[in-house]
Amino acid sequence: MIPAYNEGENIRATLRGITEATSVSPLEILVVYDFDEDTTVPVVQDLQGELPAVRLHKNELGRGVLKALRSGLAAAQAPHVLVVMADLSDDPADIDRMYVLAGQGADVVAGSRYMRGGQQVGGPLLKRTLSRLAGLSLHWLGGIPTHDPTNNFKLYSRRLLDSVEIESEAGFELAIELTVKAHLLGMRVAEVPTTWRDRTAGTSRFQLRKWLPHYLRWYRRGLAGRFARRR
Ligand SMILES: Nc1nc2c(ncn2[C@@H]2O[C@H](COP(=O)(O)OP(=O)(O)O)[C@@H](O)[C@H]2O)c(=O)[nH]1
Ligand SMILES: [Mg+2]
Repeated sequence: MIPAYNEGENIRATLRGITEATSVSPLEILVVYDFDEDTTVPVVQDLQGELPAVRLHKNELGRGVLKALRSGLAAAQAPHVLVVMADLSDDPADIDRMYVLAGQGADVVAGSRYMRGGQQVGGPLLKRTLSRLAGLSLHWLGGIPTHDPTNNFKLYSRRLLDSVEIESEAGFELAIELTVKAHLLGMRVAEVPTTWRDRTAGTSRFQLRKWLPHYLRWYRRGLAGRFARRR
């Protein structure tokens, strides 16, 4: 599932990259957009003859990436849903390895920038630093089994999606919410190393100041969870 906002310049390479790299079958690729004038839409329509796995899904829940993610998760029918960015940030070469772990029973498989072998290239320094600190401290202090709970390049099981009520309100906090909740429910969280690269075309819509308090809510719950689980 690919949330997209005016990714006309990136979506062709993203979709070709995914379909060439993965051997997951059967495969459905949902591109989730918010409004009809979005530049992503005509490019996807143009590619659908060549790539029959690709389906356009209009998010009717309202604008913004969180609503797009929620709408796409509800529309996806597969037993596992992988979220991939439309701006070529995520490496499709890692997808098959993620599905192997899902097939072995993991309910969350994180593309992990902060484990050995993972990498993050580019992006704002403050955002990078906070995300790394949050990930490593939740791993080492909170016992979350991935080093990278905030990356949105993650695979979720339908079992997890059906067991939790999504409470996220903004931005990309969904990844940390689902990772923390899966762990607190005793579900399996796994990770594979990945390299994240900042986009070269288009502009980021990440709002660090606005979204930070939302992230902190899940961060606190993840840290506290360790002690709650022990009791
Ligand atoms: N549908 C939808 N997708 C969005 C929205 N904002 C961002 N995205 C998509 O989410 C992904 C990551 O967004 P981006 O702004 O690059 O965030 P960053 O990588 O954290 O800087 C890209 O695929 C965007 O097209 C939105 O408001 N609606
Ligand atoms: Mg980006």
